[in-house]
Amino acid sequence: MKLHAAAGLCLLSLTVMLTQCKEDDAPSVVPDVYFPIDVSAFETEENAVFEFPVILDRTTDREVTVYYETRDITASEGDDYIPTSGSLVFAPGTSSLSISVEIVVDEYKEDDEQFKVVLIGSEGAIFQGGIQEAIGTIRNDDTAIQVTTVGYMSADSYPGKTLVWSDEFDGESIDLNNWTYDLGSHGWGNQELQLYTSNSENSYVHDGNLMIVAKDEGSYYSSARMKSIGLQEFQYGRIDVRAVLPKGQGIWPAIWMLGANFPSAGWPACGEIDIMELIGSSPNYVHGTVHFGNDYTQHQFTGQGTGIPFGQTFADEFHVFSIDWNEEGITWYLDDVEFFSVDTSVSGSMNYPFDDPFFFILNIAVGGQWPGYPDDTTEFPQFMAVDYVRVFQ
Ligand SMILES: [Ca+2]
Ligand SMILES: [Ca+2]
Repeated sequence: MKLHAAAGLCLLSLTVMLTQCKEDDAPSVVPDVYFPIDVSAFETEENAVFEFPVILDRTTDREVTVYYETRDITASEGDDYIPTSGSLVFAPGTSSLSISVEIVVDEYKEDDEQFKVVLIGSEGAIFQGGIQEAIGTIRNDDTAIQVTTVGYMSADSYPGKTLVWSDEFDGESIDLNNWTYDLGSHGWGNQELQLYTSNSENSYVHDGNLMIVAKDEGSYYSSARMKSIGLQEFQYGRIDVRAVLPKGQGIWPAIWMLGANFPSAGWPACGEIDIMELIGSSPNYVHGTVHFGNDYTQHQFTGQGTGIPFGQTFADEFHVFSIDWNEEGITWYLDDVEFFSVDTSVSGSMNYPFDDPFFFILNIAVGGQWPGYPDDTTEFPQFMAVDYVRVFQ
């Protein structure tokens, strides 16, 4: 019994204490500890501390100590709240204190997440009904998407070449000197489902990235298609685009270029260079392609794909999608590894359109003849985060 009495923190010792009290013929001075109140609040600065009340059902002329600790449920200690443990000491005559848990407030959209505060022992009081715990629910009130920062990084410079243009997306907003929008839902006969918008939920700059976000709007999908036509056009160059890609059945992100004479010459006569396309149902595989042909009825294309190991996806971290384009042809790279090239003979008897200025297009299509259509497995929103677009000549 001496061992038990020395243990102090454990329930067994509380029982001992209660027994001793009864022997003293004064059971009414041993209070019950009540911990009945869960806390559910939005993750805001005002709610940066969750207060969990701890109540004794009666006051006593002795000191009462209650021991507690926090534990993860779906929330993660450190990331979502600051883990804490310790003791509350009720002075004689006091019956109400609270446990404070600091919440990690950030600007990123998260699921509602839960942790719990557990009363793990006490001195001078008992837990009626066993161990007591209260649930803290951190409710999301953010919209910003958190993007990884890890992944492949390409060189800042290349021997014999100069950086002639880049957009690093480091500003507060999309640079309209570089980008404009394709709007609407035509999908160029590909039977795509998205409506392209210029609104700030479908495209914005955040944390150094251009974000293009495809959303499920219930009866349709919204997305964005950015283009540099009339603003930034280039003939030849080493072009590097660092991006995290979306994934999922029916999702079709692309980083591509069209001939600047597209409005007059039409497609595919203007030429199309697909630096990167991905079909979301194969999220570890990207395609590089050229399209050409003297008119729509003579459309031809040739391309090649490359992948990362099965089980990884291009949504997991950044990769760099590149072409090296010069008078002799075009070579495609994934993370500086060549996987496809064409030369000026690629178009055969057709006009070779790849020796004129081209502009950039960055978009996420939803649905279409090639990727198929979203199904129950497709999660929304989906995003493409572009860290930079760089042109070296
Ligand atoms: Ca948040
Ligand atoms: Ca950047």
